[in-house]
Amino acid sequence: MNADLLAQARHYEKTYGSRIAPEERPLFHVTPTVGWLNDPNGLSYYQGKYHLFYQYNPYNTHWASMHWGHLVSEDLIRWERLPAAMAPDKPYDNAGVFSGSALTLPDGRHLLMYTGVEEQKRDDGFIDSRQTQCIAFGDGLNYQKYERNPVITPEMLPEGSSTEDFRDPKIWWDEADRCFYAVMGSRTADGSGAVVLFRSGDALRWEYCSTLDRSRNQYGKMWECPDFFPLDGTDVLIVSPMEMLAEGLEFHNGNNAAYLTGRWDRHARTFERLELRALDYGLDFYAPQTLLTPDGRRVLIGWMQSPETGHSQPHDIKWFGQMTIPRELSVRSGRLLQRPVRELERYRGELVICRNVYVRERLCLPQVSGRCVDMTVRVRPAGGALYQKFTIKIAKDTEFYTAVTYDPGSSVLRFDRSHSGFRHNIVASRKALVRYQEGEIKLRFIIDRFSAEVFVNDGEQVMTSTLYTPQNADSISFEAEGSAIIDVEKYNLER
Ligand code: DQQ
Repeated sequence: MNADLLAQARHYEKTYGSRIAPEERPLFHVTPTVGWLNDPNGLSYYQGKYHLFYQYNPYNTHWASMHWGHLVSEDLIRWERLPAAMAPDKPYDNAGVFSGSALTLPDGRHLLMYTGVEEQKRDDGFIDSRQTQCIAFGDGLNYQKYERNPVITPEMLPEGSSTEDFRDPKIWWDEADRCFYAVMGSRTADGSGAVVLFRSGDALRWEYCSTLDRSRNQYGKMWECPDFFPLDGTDVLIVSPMEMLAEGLEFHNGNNAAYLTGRWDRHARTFERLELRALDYGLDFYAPQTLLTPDGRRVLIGWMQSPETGHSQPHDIKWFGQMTIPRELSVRSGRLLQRPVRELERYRGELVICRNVYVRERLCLPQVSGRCVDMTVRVRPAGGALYQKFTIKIAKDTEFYTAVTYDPGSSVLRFDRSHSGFRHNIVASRKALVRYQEGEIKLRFIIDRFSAEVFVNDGEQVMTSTLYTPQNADSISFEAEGSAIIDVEKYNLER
């Protein structure tokens, strides 16, 4: 194998990454050093810093030849770039170092656990592909792949499981059972996805435990990027099912992210599912991964891109793919709530507050504009009469805008980027059914140059989407059909 692949990638990203000006990137949302980024990987806290790795092709802005890119941060908001951590340079990962996770070993080393994809061309020209789970050890900067890789092979799975679709290990240490566990996505004999659980005493020798849950062809095909953790008295399983059928207003993105609440029985090693729901209602969200912070918060970062529209890129872009803002998770009444991590508040600059503003038709508010903002808008009916619709337009000028519209009659919130400047025929709008509140709704917008994340009613739902609107389109307007009263609190975000 080509032992120079990592050195080449490091050289390339150093040369070309430095040619991208800071203004060409989001202020806080993670982008690749250069080239293409997809899933968050190896989100962990190691030697006093948060580490985030990512699926990475430095050489162009399309998915190919997966490496692991690498960043570190002290606060989950401001990230420092490190050299690429892994390249597809071994026989067992020659077709890609796919997604995985990380933790600190008792001896102080940083362990990465990932999927190696091996491809071999047969004499008849057919390519055999196989996925196994592998590990690497490192010091937070340089990583060595374990000489006995792979550590888990598809032969260890129940009969009939796919050998090609078996990936994305998420590892953790379980204090109660005094062992490592890892969950992976698998495809069972019925052709649809499952989450399998493995255990190990030393993170090197693994045994299959159980299948925690499965699609049974109801919730999409392959299940990718699982994560599993207890939170607020509930056990939560996260999966990214491919090729889902939409249900009501949920799961319209084809490849979606879902959370399953339920009960983990650690003796039987089973998971009993109670509910399965969408994690995000926007156009661009997939393959999230979580981390338990040293102060006990469960924080999630997702890939802020629909895998299905990743080919619709603006011209001349030098990077493609962004991560969401890290989000703190909690569970209330069986539902997962997501809020931007509190560390973001340290980067709030100038504040504009407008209270009890009467809106009829359209208005703009002085100084309420910008493409790097943290803005909360509360909308309520004016007097006794319920408004018909309320629309907030962002990233707006005379040509472009992106609209978020609430219809209190149907309780539907709609995100629409039809006029945001995409030059391709890609999907432009999504809807979410929000909790009925008699015309009252609270929306927090995190807008960061190339994206908008809308947190509804303190994180009960989120709509996440990328926007490649020219940056000078920075107005914000408020429009009512009928009349409404709003409160606006807008901070500029600053580095
Ligand atoms: N992306 C990775 C896989 C994962 C998929 C490959 C999800 O490991 O299943 O880049 O986006």
